[in-house]
Amino acid sequence: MSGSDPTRRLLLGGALTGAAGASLAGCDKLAASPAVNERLGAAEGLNFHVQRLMLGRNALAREYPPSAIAPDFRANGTTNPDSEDYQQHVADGFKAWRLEIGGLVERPLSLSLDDLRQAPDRSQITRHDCVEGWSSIAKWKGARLGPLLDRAGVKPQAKYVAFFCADTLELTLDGTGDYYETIDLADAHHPQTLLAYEMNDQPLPVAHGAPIRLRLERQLGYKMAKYVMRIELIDSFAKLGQGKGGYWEDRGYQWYAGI
Ligand SMILES: Nc1nc2c(c(=O)[nH]1)N[C@H]1C(S)=C(S)[C@@H](COP(=O)(O)O)O[C@H]1N2
Ligand SMILES: [Mo]
Repeated sequence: MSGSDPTRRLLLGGALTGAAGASLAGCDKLAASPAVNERLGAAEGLNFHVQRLMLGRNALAREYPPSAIAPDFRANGTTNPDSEDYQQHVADGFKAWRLEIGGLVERPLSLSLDDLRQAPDRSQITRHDCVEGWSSIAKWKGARLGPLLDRAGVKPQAKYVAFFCADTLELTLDGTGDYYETIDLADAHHPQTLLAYEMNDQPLPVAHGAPIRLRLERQLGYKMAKYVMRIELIDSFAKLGQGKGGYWEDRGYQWYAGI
């Protein structure tokens, strides 16, 4: 993974690469260790500031020629949410599906897939890096998140965008496990940040997050929520899940997963 911060990479490689595939008991133990949390916290701050200083938050992630597209892009994590609601949407081709954009906005939106297809879009061929140690290149097309947020009118007190997904990846002791993610407004307005509805010129397959998934090309794969059903503008993520800003963040991964 070129361009990554070696300190963070070392930590992730040593402390966390196995954790994604490990049992939840293992993840809980990892998250419970103060030493690991402290080291992650320090590395996260370093990574965030190094990237911001050296590259700027608006620098584009590298884009590739069509010849680089992988024929066998892996599907990871949830590959087919089993909720009745979601399966109903699959059965009717997402015709009744709506994306809600609410929370701290002036004009809450309820958008059909067609609405999203008519919104300002972008296509990009980028490399997806999973924390588990694999990478794959694909072409993504989607609605740019920035202009959609402008349409909704983000209120001044909003700081983060939260994405709520259709899947429950794994139940934990406290009964939560719904996949969710949060990003800040700088990332939300980055030109490559998309609500992607196409992968390799085809409608986004269920395995990769149909009908839409987040593309956030400057960060690791777990930030890129699949099966996004609802978006909310919020001023804090302390009350979501376990309060760390995402499904995997709640299990020990860093909130800012820059690459
Ligand atoms: N809703 C949801 N989003 C998710 C996941 C998931 O399990 N559920 N897995 C994450 C991880 S760890 C990765 S690497 C990518 C995998 O995307 P892919 O299936 O297109 O490879 O999605 C991310 N977003
Ligand atoms: Mo991942």
